[in-house]
Amino acid sequence: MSGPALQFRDPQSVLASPVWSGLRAALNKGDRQPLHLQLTRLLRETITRADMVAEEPIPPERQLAEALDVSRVTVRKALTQLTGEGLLNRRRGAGTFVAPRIEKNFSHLTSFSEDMLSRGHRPSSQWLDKTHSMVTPDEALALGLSPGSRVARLRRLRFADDEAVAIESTVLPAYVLPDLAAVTHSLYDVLARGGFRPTRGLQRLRAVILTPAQAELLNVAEGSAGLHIERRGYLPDGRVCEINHSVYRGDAYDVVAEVHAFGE
Ligand code: 16G
Repeated sequence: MSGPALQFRDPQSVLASPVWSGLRAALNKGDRQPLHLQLTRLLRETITRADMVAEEPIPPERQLAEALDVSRVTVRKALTQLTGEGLLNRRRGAGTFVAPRIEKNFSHLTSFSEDMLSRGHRPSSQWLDKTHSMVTPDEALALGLSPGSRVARLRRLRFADDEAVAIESTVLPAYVLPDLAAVTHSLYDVLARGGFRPTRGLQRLRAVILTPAQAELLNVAEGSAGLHIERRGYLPDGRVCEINHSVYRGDAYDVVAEVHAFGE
């Protein structure tokens, strides 16, 4: 077994790592800010700066406290706080590890299920809404539908390995999804079967502060950051087949895109 306990046998082996020796030097006992808050802040900065990588082990509490010359309570408080923020994962019997972040490719028209499976996560959903109803004037304009047309409305809480990571709201013309019950797992699979999977998309990304209701669904602290991606999906003939608004947990997602020089 290769867990923190084996890798960090004693405080000296902890301090052999520049990350931990740097943290020890940065802690300031003369500061007015309590040590556990300093440690939480410094460790949070280290993880979000990517100085530590996904699945990197955190030394056991006792070794870490000795190495940093702080109490075990200080270490415990900091690790508990960062575990609550989703930056660390505790695995019983194995130790504490830097939580993996999910990479969302911004330049591919993939589905949530495909994104998760390609990164080794198990996708699942919880339905928040699934109805057919009348198009609103704004939606009619965006979808190119006549007033009075029917649309399908889907709202799902989406999970990666049982952890809530995104809230997705999708509006589609009813003709691309006549049977709501057909969507059991992947919406794009159902659209593909009917020949209505989008082949082109326009996306807009913006940073948001999660509303209290969104934070509760995503199981993060109120006021946490989120990423909002709006996708408009088009069929080959130019018709809009979906308008999707997805709100992702800011602490769990990295958005990546391949970019090319002009003319390439
Ligand atoms: C992605 C798409 C969304 C699509 C959904 C289908 C973005 C920003 N949005 O979340 O438009 O409806 O996947 O996922 O990527 P599914 O096939 O797993 O249900």
